Amino acid sequence: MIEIYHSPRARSNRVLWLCEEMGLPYTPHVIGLREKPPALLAHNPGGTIPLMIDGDTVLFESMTICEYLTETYGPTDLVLHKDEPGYWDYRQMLDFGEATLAAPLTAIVGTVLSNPRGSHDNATIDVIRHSFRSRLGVLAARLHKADYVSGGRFTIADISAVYGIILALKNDIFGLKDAIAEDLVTYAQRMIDRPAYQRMLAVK
Ligand SMILES: N[C@@H](CCC(=O)N[C@@H](CS)C(=O)NCC(=O)O)C(=O)O
Repeated sequence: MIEIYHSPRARSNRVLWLCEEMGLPYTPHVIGLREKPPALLAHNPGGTIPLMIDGDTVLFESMTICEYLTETYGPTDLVLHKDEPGYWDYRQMLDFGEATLAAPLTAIVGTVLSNPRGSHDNATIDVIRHSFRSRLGVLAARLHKADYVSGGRFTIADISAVYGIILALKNDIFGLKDAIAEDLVTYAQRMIDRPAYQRMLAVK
């Protein structure tokens, strides 16, 4: 059985959502964002969530886990195949959603959690907010013309890309709600409305 360390609203959402889309059985270990159980640290000294254990395979990068699950338990149309047009654009979007869009937001979460009642305005946070706004432009341009970020159908590139949009839409701490264009709000809501996404949200 696939085991997944999960915290509501964390990037483990991507992994649980994908399992739900694929109909894969899994055992969730639900923990708080700042909890570091010894079993988590034993496999991932960095202490980040998600962590996935599947037999001898232990992974802790959300998008690598998504690629592992689709390759191991596919075939599935939730990926673009190498011989399909737009394959490298799709691969780029897998990285973009995490490395370029969502990862910098982690610094804002850390700043707010470590100083909940203080001011969160500083030059670093300003740079992150500013770059998030321009990076959203990549998605806005695509989703103005298409329903999905890449390849013309729902894939794990959407699971990657929409995480940062939903984070910024649903949490005031980022101060970025106004940056999200109408096309992106509509897209995010379409992703949230997927039955598999709703099943993921119900995991407590
Ligand atoms: N690039 C990693 C980022 C993992 C990450 O930063 N996870 C956050 C939750 S979304 C976390 O565990 N934060 C708590 C901590 O760093 O202690 C991924 O995509 O899985």
